[in-house]
Amino acid sequence: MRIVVLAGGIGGARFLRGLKRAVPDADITVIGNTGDDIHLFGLKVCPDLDTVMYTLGGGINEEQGWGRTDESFHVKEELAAYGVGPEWFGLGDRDFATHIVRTQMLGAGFPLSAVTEALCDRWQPGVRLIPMSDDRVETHVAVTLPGADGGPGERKAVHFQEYWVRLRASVPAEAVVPVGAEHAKPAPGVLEAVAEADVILFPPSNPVVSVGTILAVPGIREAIADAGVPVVGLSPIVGDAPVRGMADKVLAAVGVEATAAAVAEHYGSGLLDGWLVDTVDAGSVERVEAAGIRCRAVPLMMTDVDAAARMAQEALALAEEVRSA
Ligand code: FO1
Repeated sequence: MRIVVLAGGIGGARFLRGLKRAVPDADITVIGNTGDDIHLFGLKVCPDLDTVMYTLGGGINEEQGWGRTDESFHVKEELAAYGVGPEWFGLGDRDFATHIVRTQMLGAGFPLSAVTEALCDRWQPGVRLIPMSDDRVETHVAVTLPGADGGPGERKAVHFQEYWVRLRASVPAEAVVPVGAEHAKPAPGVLEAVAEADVILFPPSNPVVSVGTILAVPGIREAIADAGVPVVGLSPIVGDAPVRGMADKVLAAVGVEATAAAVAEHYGSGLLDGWLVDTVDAGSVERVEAAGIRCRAVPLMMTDVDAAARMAQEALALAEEVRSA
């Protein structure tokens, strides 16, 4: 079975680990979000691609869900000693090697998709990981920061990572803009994978800055909508709150309430054929079905790989129900 998964960071990576366990013989292609990418210290850092690669390759810092296990931060400390910032983004020594290799290959003229393939050669994630685009797309967030000495606030656009990590999403996101998306092209293999897929899954990744950013690359949303195969998503919102991260902050920026049903409606029946909500949100099944999206309430907390595998099985079962409907 050929499965295509649109993945962001931590939630997407953990779901993929379950999917691999649920259907070990499936051919899985992951279209990875690159809107979180950031250039630091002359290096290109791809958080969502690395989180998928490290999680499935066995190198992830499990409790954090990002960065490497057995990490040290000597380079970060030395940079700080030189007064070279930013200090709010925790790049570890092992992680630096990934960004050095990536930046070196990009500098040699390899596109990000080829670089990602080369990095995955070491990690063997057991899926094909393709960035959504080889073109640069970086999500920025419009915020109003408190003015100096309580003066009027200052409105500015900050890089997503600064909003997410330095500001901890402590101020409302007034707008979320995937800068460059409108000129970006799907990376080689993306549209082909969608066209050849037997099923397409939206894991419990952030619907705005992860899945939403992938869908913002011209051609990808249309390819999925026209693929003619079941498209099934899993809600990242459980009981009106995001399971992880601060998805509710960016959902507000696009006028979507932080509920499992609202996220399904946001994707729309033009895209989604099926939607899984957690059992605590069983009351919203009717509303989702009224939106023309088949809906089931199942446990959606990825407490361990087996739990994620059960979720993946439920998603694939719903896809088969949709296919035979
Ligand atoms: N998240 C944090 O909350 N704090 C960090 O210092 C941090 C550093 C970091 C370094 C590399 C990387 O790949 C991810 C990192 N993240 C950090 C997570 C990152 O902000 C998120 O994984 C995604 O961008 C959102 O899905």
